[in-house]
Order: sequence, then C-alpha cells, then structure tokens
Amino acid sequence: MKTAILIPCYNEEKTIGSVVSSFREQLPGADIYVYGNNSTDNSVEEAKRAGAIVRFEKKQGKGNVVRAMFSEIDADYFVMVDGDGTYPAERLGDLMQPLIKGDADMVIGARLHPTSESHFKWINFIGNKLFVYFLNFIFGVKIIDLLSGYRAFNRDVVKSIPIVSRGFEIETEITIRCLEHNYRIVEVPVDLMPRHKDSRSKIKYFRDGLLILNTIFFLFRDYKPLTAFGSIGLIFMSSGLILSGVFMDYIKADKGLYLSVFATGLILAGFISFAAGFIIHAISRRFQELNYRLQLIDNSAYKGLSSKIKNK
Ligand SMILES: Nc1nc2c(ncn2[C@@H]2O[C@H](COP(=O)(O)OP(=O)(O)OP(=O)(O)O)[C@@H](O)[C@H]2O)c(=O)[nH]1
Ligand SMILES: [Mg+2]
Repeated sequence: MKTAILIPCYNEEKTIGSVVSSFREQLPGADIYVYGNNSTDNSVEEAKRAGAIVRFEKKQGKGNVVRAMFSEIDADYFVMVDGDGTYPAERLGDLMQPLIKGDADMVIGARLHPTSESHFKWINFIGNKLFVYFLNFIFGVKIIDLLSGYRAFNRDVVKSIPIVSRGFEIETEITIRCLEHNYRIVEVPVDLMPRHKDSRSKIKYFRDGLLILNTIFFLFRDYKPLTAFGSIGLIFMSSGLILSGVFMDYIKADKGLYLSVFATGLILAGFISFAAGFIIHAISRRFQELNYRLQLIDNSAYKGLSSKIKNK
C-alpha cells in the first residue's frame, strides 16, 4: 500500500525541514511531496535537504497547490498536512487507521475536538467556531473541525472530488464535497501547536473569511438547489402574502395599487425561485449519476493497473 504525504508550503523555511523529517520518521515508506509555490525563502532547499520530492506549481495559493497534488500524484492513501509545523506527526497512525480499516474515506485531524489541547490565536478560534456552526446549521451535519489542514484520504476521495478553490477555502470545499458525495468522514483529536516564532501566518482574515463563506454558500446552492431556492421562494411568497394580508383593507379601498403590485411581485418571484430550484435539482441529479459512472470507470481502470503491476 502506497502512501503520499502532501505538504502545501509557502515560505516556511524555518519548519518545512522538520515537518518532512518527522513524517518520514513516522512512515519511512511514504512519498513526501512539497510543491514549490513561488516561495521566496529557502523552503524548497530545506524540503529537498530533508528528502522530500519537490515539484513546482506556479499558480499561487494553497487551493491551487492541493488541486495540482490531487491530480498529479497517485497512491492508495494520501495525507495532507501544513508545512508550518503546527500539526503533530505522531498522530499520523491514528489518522490513517480508520482508512486502513475501511471505516472512513476522509479522516480529519480535529483541533477543536473537546479532548484536544490546541493553541489557537483568539481570532482563528472564533473564526473556526463560527464557520463550523454555520456549516453544520445549513447542511444539517455535525462536523467538529471544518478548517483543519491535517487530513487523510483514500484514493477514491482524492481522485473523484472536483476542486476549484484557489486559496484557504480549500478545506471547506473538500469537506462539503465529501459530505455531498456521501463519503464517510471520521474526526480524530489532534493538538494544534503554536506557529514558529520567526515565521509568519499567510492568512488574510477578511479576504479569506469571505472566500470561505462564499464557498459554503455556493456549494450549498449547487448541492442543495431545492432547499436553497425553495427557502428563498418561501421567504418571498410569505412576505408577499403577509404584506397583502396586513394591508388588505387599504388595498380593497383602491388606495394601495403600488402595494398590491409589489406584493404580487413578491409572490411571483417566490414561485419562480421554487421552479428554478426544481429544475436545477433535476439537472444536478443527472450530473450525480454521470459522476457515479465516471467514478466506476476510473476505479476499474485503477484496479486493472494495480493488478498488472502486481503480476509483473
Ligand atoms: N503552496 C502554498 N502553500 C500555502 C500558501 N499559503 C499558505 N500556504 C500553506 O498552507 C499552510 C497553512 O497556512 P497558514 O498560514 O499556516 O494558515 P493557518 O494554519 O490557517 O493559520 P496560522 O498557522 O495561525 O498562521 C501552511 O503550511 C502554509 O505554508 C500558498 O499560497 N501556497
Ligand atoms: Mg498554520
């Protein structure tokens, strides 16, 4: 069984070497990949020195790098971890166990688990909590840590979920796509360590926060169109009905022409939103079926290739 450790890293010269070595120590047989993503410090040299396979991706951003890694690298199991030395390599075995046993398709190293001792900056902690509550509320799920950068996947997940994120919204996208593809997600507690004192965070809170919210909204629209457009439709229709009910006497007395036009407009807009939800829902069902067939083709091609390699 082949495992690939994927380390997105941008200007992490202080820690990347020790991250590579500690994962090598945990799993000597694994291939460890670091993608040079226009780092301006010695990250690439440090990663090479520690024995990582170094490749390059010119498009800046964690999402761009993870997309390249997922499409270019092949293995049976994949582990993704940050290059800033904040995640414990010793937890690798616990992360991989549910995959190997066949109990999970993606395992998240949950820093927000009640038993974890994580050192968050207060702003990161609040942001993480808010986003995970919001996701759980609108998708009706119980995820503990939405934004953790420490995850393990089986090959199915890596080779079948589409990734369009460019930056820090990547973890949100991966989580929602796994939920919607019905992949089994298991979360194991990990402790988050503080960043190296001489290294800098790459997060821009406002921009990246908005991108994460955007990702949750748009994936909700794409995967649950009936709920999304149906809720909007319901809000419009009930506002129209309430408005016309409250001002009925006024409208009856022929004084509220604009009001009645507005209320009718709201009710019509509600109907249109409902109808759009139904249509998009039907189309997205067809795409899900297509996706499933493509996955079957890919899986059988991979199994064929693996057995050819074994027979050689
Ligand atoms: N390849 C690549 N990696 C990136 C980029 N931006 C951030 N990363 C890596 O993604 C990981 C997470 O970024 P961080 O800045 O640590 O963000 P964080 O973990 O959410 O927050 P802090 O650790 O508190 O700063 C680190 O390993 C970064 O080096 C990028 O543009 N390209
Ligand atoms: Mg970090």
